[in-house]
Amino acid sequence: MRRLSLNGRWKVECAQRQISISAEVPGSLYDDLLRARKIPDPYYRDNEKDCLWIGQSDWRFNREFDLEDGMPDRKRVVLRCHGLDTIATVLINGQRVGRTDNMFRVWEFDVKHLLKRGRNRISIAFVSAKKVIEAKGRQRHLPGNTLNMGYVRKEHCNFGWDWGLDATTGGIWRDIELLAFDTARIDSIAITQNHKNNGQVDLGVNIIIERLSRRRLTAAVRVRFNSQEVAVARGAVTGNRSDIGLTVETPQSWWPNNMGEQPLYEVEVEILDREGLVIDAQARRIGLRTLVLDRHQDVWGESFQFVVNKIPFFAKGANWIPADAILPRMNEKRYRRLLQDCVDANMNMLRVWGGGIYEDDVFYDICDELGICVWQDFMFACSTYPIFDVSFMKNVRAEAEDNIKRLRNHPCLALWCGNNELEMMNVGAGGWASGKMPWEDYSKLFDNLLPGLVKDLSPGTAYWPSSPHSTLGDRAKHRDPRSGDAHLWILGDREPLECARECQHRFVSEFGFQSFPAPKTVRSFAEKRDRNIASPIMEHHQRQPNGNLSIMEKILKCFRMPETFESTLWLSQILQAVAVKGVVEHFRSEMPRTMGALYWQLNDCWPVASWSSIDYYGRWKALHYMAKQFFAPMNITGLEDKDRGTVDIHVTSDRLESKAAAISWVVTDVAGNRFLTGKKNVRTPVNADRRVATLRLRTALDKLGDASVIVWLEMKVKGEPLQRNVVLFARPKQLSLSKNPGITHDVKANSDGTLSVLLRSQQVALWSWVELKGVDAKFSNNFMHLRPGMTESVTIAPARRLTLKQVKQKLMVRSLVDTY
Ligand code: BMA
Repeated sequence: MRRLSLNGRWKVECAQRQISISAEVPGSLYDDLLRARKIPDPYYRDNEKDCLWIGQSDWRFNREFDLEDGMPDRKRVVLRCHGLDTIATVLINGQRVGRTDNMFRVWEFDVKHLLKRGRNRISIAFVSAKKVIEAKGRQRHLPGNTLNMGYVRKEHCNFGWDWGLDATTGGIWRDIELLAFDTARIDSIAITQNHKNNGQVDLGVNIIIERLSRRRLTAAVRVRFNSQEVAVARGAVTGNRSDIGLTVETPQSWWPNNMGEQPLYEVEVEILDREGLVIDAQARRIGLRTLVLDRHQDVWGESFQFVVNKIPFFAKGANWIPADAILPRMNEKRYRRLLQDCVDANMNMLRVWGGGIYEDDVFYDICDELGICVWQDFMFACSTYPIFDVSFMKNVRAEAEDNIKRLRNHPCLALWCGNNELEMMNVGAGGWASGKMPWEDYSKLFDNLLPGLVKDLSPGTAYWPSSPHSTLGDRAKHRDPRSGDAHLWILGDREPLECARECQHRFVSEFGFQSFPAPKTVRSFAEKRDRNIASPIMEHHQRQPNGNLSIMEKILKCFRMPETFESTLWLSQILQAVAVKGVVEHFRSEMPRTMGALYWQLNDCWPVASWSSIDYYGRWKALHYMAKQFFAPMNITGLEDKDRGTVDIHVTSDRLESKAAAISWVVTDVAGNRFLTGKKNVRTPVNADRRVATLRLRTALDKLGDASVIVWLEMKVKGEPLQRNVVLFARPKQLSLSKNPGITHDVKANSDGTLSVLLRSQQVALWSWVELKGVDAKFSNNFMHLRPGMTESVTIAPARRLTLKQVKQKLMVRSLVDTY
């Protein structure tokens, strides 16, 4: 097998605009034009508007290349394009090779007959996907989406979304290469696992081979763990396949984050000819585990829980969107950082949402390494699709086959899901004329084609038609409490802090609330004159029509009017964190009835106000710090009941063994004076939630008033404080907190460049947060509650090395009262 990469320097031209510049492949037109100074930074202020012409123009990419000796003599030479965005004609030496119309597929073309020895020329001419969609829409409008984007297989959110800018990208966005071979090559590898009662794991390796000759071939499989060979086998190639069985005798199991390790096994596959010469070789990395979606009848209806190695676990995490609107800007480092942030926040699952992309291989590799399970949507979201078009269905089938084969061996893969929110929004009994897709048409794709392909190609992983979807009751009615997954979009409409407590669901796969990014992120796109929530630029960086109004309304419901622009930004983050925390704590306390909570959304694709917990520049919002707490393997929470005057203390634990824990409570007034204290030794529940105590606080409430009672909870294990939490009986705005809490800090430098800060406060200080002025940093915890006599320690890892003196100068600690 010979390979020639065609990545690197190309030329790109736009005849309509008389542009001819150099292009980086893989890459994006946006970046090429930026480098050539033809466009301004699209993420700055409202520059997006000055870039819209890019998506409305046609572009032609060209380059020359020299064929390596011997390549043209091979029997088959293919051009393999791993990602073309999107509608393109490919030419080699001026001759048409083929046409592409799906950015999610790998496109291969036979090109041997078009190649010359020595120098050759390749051109890829892209037409505007927007224009194609418009033309299709004129022929037949697809209801349910003004853009008709269902017609083109292109990342939906790059046409704009309620958190995404309109940056209609184009170009060669993934690798491109020539492959030349004679006898055969490996087409695909599928690895199945059978976990036997004796503890061994049988692997079935199915290798599909493309053969160009009848010569006898053998397949060899070697399994390595930590560079040691643990199993090896050979088998004949019959027709175009070889099925090889191996046994791993002492397997190390793969576990999601916080449940165990993530040992990975290397499976190397070789195809050999009669002389033992290696004709083609590929490797896959697997983890030994079973990971299934368990749906069984139970007292509440039908369970919806993931089970790993026979153990049900509560799925904790968020929804993942493309991490950059200009996709090729993503790289391993950025993926790793975001995914490590998930681990740091005690997550074990991400949902790759259907309006984005099937992510890069490296994303899934890192999820394998870190134990982040992936709920993988197929790329269909919030639209109707032309199921009636035979070529569309053929295209979608090929796309699904490509991606199932690419991703199926990853241990992180937990679920294939047909689409995002179609059943909830875009399908209806009245049919096309009613503005929706008819159920019969919908079924052809999501109840037949896709599950059929998953069953054939990825049989170990479950398929779920849509998110949300319910198996009981009327399918069109989502959010059935008895079964399936729910999207709980209520925080915006109702009381943000405790409304979820009325809801019972088996799994919540979306819920969330918006916030603004950190001041430093806002400064990256807004000039001084723009720094007002209602300015055109701040509104431009908010894509939910009522987004800012909703944030402001809820702020005023819960908190006091923030005094400055910056404090509005911070307060919006505190509000978001508290709202999402309430939902997660409620649903964790409902386990095993509820077995998962994935909030909307983890990340951003440009600097914007959104539901994310990490902003575009990777800065953690208050929510991400809070997630670390509310997703902790063992959590202590308090559910207050104002009418009864009680607080139910719950311990939720995902641990598989019970621990001895000491829980304690301190009831104070807003000045921090102790009214009541108590403690109790408990055994933590095993993979469950338990109410461990009920505090009766009628006397305290009557005496001090609802707005003056604060309940401080703590759980210690082996004498170490493990988790803390605070319960209020009133809105934070009703509390008369001291305006000068007197927070003090001691800073100590550690040998690894981090710093330890010990915080104390003379008065009650709620949501106290630490910052280093002008320097990005990661904090071990943040947005903490302090009271007299209590300490909180925070480890700071600054983005650049700072001396102790610099840190002391830059350290700022503020709390809720500083926002008004
Ligand atoms: C959900 C998602 C997205 C959307 C988000 C926020 O419905 O599936 O489509 O961005 O809500 O509105």
